[in-house]
Amino acid sequence: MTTLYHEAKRAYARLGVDTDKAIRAALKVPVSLHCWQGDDVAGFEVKKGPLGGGIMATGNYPGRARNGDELRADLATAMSLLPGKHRVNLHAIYAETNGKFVERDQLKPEHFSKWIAWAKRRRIGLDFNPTFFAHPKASDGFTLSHVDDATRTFWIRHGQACRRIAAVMAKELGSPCVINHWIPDGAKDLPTDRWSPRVRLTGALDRLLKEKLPGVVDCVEGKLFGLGSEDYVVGSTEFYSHYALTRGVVLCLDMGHFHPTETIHDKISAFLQFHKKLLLHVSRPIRWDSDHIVIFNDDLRAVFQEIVRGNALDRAFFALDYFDASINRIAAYVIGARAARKALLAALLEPASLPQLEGAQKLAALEDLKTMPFGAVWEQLCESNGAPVDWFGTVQRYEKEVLAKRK
Ligand code: RNT
Ligand code: ZN
Repeated sequence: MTTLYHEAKRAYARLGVDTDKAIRAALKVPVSLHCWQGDDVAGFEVKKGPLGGGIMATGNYPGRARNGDELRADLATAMSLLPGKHRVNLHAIYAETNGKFVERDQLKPEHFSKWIAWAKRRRIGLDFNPTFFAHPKASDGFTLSHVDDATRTFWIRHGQACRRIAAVMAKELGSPCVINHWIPDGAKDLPTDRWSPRVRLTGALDRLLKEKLPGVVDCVEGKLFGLGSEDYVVGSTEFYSHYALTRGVVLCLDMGHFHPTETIHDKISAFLQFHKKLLLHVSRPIRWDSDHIVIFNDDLRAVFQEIVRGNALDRAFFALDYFDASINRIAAYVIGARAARKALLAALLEPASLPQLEGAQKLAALEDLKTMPFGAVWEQLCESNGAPVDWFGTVQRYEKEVLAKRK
């Protein structure tokens, strides 16, 4: 224990906060690492479609992972620099099919056996996502709400196949698998029928989710707009909120999926009056849903504050969701994942008396909290968990020895 931490511990104790307890609590909460930051959401499919789907990774920093072994090595390197508990979040396009083309509705658990074996060795859980984009059958911008029966049914079969894979992941790893259903469906400009796609989406989801699968936690993610779906997104937050409530599935809130100046922290206590749980996609929008690397900023802090103040840590799943291809991708993982855990720790270091304060006293307390010796507690959290405080050198070495050789 450093002298700095010792002093910090005493300073927080004066506010009635036990820093050791906060550290233990912060380390326990699982944060799901999204595999898609490691390769700019490219995936390993034999026939690759353009990303599409209203999302876009920008940048061409060298060294992106080109296959499962590279991506797993990159994730392992990132995790070696992260304190606390993690899971890994996969997308269907990260299936490993031995060079053979396998259509998305034909995916099987065996195509994820390497990921499952790896997760087992590392004793981590896996989460999952069907991939309803980057595919010829999604090129006109519609999937589960498509007007064409055959196309819609294809995507329903894809979702069903993914849920069965998620069930195997959960069973093999002894940990529930959070499967998130996000579709890009929407229109660029003034659709004259906003109704029919929503009717079709409701029906499609009901079919997709029908099979009872133990260990599978289904989530649905809404959105306000995407690139090319600026005017209308079928699966809006309103749509999915009601869908989730009536069907007993989990609503996913992505921090970048609202109006550009709208933040999500105020929504948490509102949704959790009625929903049992929420999946939070931890992301950072800049001017639009730009999926920037998460940093320890006010938006992020407010999200974790709300969850901790509401005593709702067991009612939220945390999953990172960003993809920046313009800087070292391992650093991108480490910066974002550490920022999330930092925000969690900061929230856990708030005095329990805070919600009772009012007026000037409340404002004064909030101001004073900002300059508390938080850094020393964060360093203690890292050290106590065997994660380095200074990690950038490792990333630079890995870049030189591994990433730079990927041509
Ligand atoms: C897209 C959604 C979705 C994706 C991932 C890749 O706007 O945020 O969660 O980012 O499925
Ligand atoms: Zn998301």
